[in-house]
Amino acid sequence: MKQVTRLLALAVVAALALAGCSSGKPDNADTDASQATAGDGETGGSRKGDFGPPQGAPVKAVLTSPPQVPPATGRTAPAKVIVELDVVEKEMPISEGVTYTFWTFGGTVPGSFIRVRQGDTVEFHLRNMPESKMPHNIDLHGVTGPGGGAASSFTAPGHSSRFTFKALNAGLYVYHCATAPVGMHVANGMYGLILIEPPQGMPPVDKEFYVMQGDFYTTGKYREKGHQPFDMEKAIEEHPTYVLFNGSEGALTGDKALATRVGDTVRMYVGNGGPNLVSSFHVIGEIFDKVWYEGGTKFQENVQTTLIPAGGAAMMEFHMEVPGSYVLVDHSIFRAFNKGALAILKAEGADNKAIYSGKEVDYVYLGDRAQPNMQAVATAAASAKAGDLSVEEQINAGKALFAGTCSTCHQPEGQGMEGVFPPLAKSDYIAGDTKRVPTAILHGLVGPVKVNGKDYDSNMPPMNQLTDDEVANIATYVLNSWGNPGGRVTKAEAAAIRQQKPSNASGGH
Ligand code: HEC
Ligand SMILES: [Cu+2]
Repeated sequence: MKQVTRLLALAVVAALALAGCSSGKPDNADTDASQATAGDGETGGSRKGDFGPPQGAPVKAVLTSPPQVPPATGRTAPAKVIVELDVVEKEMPISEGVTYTFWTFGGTVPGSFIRVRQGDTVEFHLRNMPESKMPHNIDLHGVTGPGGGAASSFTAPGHSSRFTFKALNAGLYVYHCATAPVGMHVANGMYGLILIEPPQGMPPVDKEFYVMQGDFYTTGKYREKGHQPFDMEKAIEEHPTYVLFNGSEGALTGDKALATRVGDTVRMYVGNGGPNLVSSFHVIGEIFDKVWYEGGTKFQENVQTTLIPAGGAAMMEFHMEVPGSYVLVDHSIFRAFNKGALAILKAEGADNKAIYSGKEVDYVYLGDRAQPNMQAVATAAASAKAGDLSVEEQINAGKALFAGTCSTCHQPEGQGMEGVFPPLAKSDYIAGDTKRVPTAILHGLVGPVKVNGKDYDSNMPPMNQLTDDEVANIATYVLNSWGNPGGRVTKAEAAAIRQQKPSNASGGH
C-alpha cells in the first residue's frame, strides 16, 4: 500500500518535472515552477520531501569552486548521490601582499558548491588532508538530524568519515565546520553552500554565480602587509579587519569580475558564512527582479537590498539591460570601501540609451578596484619583504592605489578641480617641500593654501586608514608623476610622519 502511494507521488513529481522541461519557456515565463505547491500555497516541507528510495546507480556529485555553480541535476527521480569533500588548510592571499592561513572545504573560500535534488539520499565523504593540523567536521543546514552531520563527521588529520542523509527540504543552505572553537573554524573560512533543488529544478537562466560573504580577523590592520595570524580577541569583540566576498580582496574584481552580457538573466546564490556579521546585500545599479529570501521556496519581487543572516543564504535573479560595471556590496558601507566587501559584475554588450544614459565614471564607486588588477601592490609588498623594493615598484603600486583613493577629488591625472580641489600635477606647493605629500595624506589639510597661483580654502580629510606602505607608495607615485620633482618616500618616513602632529593638520578630531 505504502509502495503504491510512493509510486503515485513519484509519477506526479515526474510529470511536473516533464511539464517544466517540455514547455521550453524561458526563465521569465512566470508560470514559475519553483513555487509549485502541495496545496494551500505550501510545499509541505520535510513531510512531502521523501520521494522514496534512491533509483538507479549512485551518482557522483559535481562540486565546483566559487564563483562557479554546478549544472542542474536534471533528475526527475530520487538518486543516491555521493559527495566527496576534502578539508584543506592552506595559506592564500587575503589582500594584495597579505596572506592568511585559511581552513577550507575543497581548497577554496567559500568551500565547494554542492547541488542535489530534494528527495536525494546523500552519502557524504569528508576527508581531512594529512597535512592538516586540526580536526574538522561538517554541519550542513540542509540536513535533518541532530548536529546536521557534525557529530558523525568529526575527522582527524589524515582520516575520513562518512555519513548519509536524505535531503528532505528544498532550498539553499549554508554548511560549515562545527569543531570547537567553532567561531575560529568559521572565521578561518570553513563554510560553503549546498543547493537542494526543488523536484522540478530551478527555472533555467543564462548565468549562475556563487558568492559568499565572510568577516575576517587579523592581528595586523586592514591591508597591513605580510602574513597575518587570526586574532581571537577581535573576533570575540566582533571587530573584523576584513569583510570579504569569496575570501579575498579582489577575488571578484579586475580580470576575475563576474562576466555577463546584456540580455542575460543572472541568478546569484549568495551565502553569508559570518561568523559574526549580517549582510545587507546590494548590487549598485541593479534591482533584484526576484529574491528567494532566506534561501527558501518563495520569492519576493523588485528588491533593492536583501538581508542575509550569518549562517543564511538567498538567491536573487535579475536581467541585464545596460552594459557596465555593477558593484556588489554589503550596504553597511564602510565594510565595502574600508574592509573589502566589494565585488564586480561586468555586463558587456550594446548601450541602451533609452534605459540609461549618462557619464560612465565608475571609479567613484569602484574605488581602487577600478584598476584592472592590483598585482603591482602585491609585487611591491613582496620586494619590500625581500628588502629590494625599487622606486619603480613603489610608483606602480602607488598608481594602483591612487585610483579611487585620491582621484575622486584630485582627478585621475592629478589635474584637480577649479576652485575646489587643488592640482597635484606640477604643483608648486609640492615642489616647495616634497614631505608635504605624505603629511597631507596622513594628517589632512585645512585652511588657505596657494597652489600654482590659485587660492584654495577647503578641507582635505586625513587618510590615516592607509598603511605606511600605502602612504609611501602613493606619495612616491605623486612625486614622480605629472611634472612633479621626483623623489621617494619610504615606509619608515611615512611611519615617522604619522607620529607627528604638524601645525597645519586638520584639527577636526
Ligand atoms: C575628499 C577629497 C580629497 C581626497 C580624497 C584627497 N584630497 Fe588632497 N586635497 C583636498 C583638498 C580640498 C585640498 C586643499 C585643502 C585646503 O584647501 O587646505 C587638498 C590638498 C592636497 C595637497 C596639497 C595641495 C596640492 O595640490 O599640492 C596634496 C599634496 C594632496 N591633497 C594630496 C592628496 C593625496 C596624495 C591624496 C590621496 C591619498 C589626496 N590628496 C586625497 C581634497 C582631497
Ligand atoms: Cu574546522
